[in-house]
Amino acid sequence: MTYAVNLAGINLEHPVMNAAGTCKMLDGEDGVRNLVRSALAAVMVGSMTLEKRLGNEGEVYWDSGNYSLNSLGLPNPGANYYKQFIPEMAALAHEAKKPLFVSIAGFNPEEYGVLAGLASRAGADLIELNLSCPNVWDKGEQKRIASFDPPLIEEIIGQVKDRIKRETRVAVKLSPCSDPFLLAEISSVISSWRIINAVTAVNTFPNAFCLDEQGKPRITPGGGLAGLGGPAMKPIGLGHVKQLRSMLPERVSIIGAGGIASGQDVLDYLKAGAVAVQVATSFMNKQARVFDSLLAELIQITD
Ligand code: RRO
Repeated sequence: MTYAVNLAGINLEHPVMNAAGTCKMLDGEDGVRNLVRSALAAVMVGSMTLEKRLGNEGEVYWDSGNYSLNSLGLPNPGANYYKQFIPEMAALAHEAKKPLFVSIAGFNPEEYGVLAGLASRAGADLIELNLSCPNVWDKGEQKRIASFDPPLIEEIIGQVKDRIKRETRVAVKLSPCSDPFLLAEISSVISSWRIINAVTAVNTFPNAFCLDEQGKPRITPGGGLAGLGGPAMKPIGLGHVKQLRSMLPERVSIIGAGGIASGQDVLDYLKAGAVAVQVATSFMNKQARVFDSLLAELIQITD
């Protein structure tokens, strides 16, 4: 049995990769140099922003076992670092027969264009437009999540279109969306752009809130509001993959994300219509060995 898949025209040895947010650097324990030696099929780096960001301060991550909350706030070394190191990241990934994917996050459409151009020229095989970061706060005000704003999505894709090399693939990462009519509108915008080759569904659920035993918010930035991921997100992620598969044209691949912690979870996403999946929370808990166990379990239940 082969586990090879074709994601947006890119051949992967199997469907499992890390999600954005879990690998930001070339070096370090969760850096590209280490990750390419693990069992994942593609390496996702980022999200990167134009300027370097330290991220939010205080308690920014909590894992209950059933769900995780994060308010990392896009910590990353910034575009100059990536301009310098993406070529080496791509070379290392390619030596290991894995493509390099780069997630980008602009604060306006123009920034998405600049970042996409940079990542494309530096050698990313696929650029994921992160339209769905829930955790950017400025003087107590939350930044708009582009994923919920179809005209803004349109503008962002328009800026990216003319700046990337022809061979670079493009994915968009969406927020979970409880309104099926809005999801259909978003899908229709995405479908109208031939440069979009894949959709990642879904990012964390925005503005979840949790208190500890003393009644204090588990997460401190943003008044405690944070993106919810982990096992609780699996039915929501699956629901998005199922809906999007019927809303998007066949040429747009779907990457599933949300609560993947076992081989059965991977298989369920594939059955719902995804060609590949991304793993964040269980990677944060178990480090890179999670890719070995996900794959071993997938083989065991499908062989
Ligand atoms: O860095 C974050 O706080 C973050 C991002 Br950019 C994202 O896309 N999703 C998320 O849950 N956290």
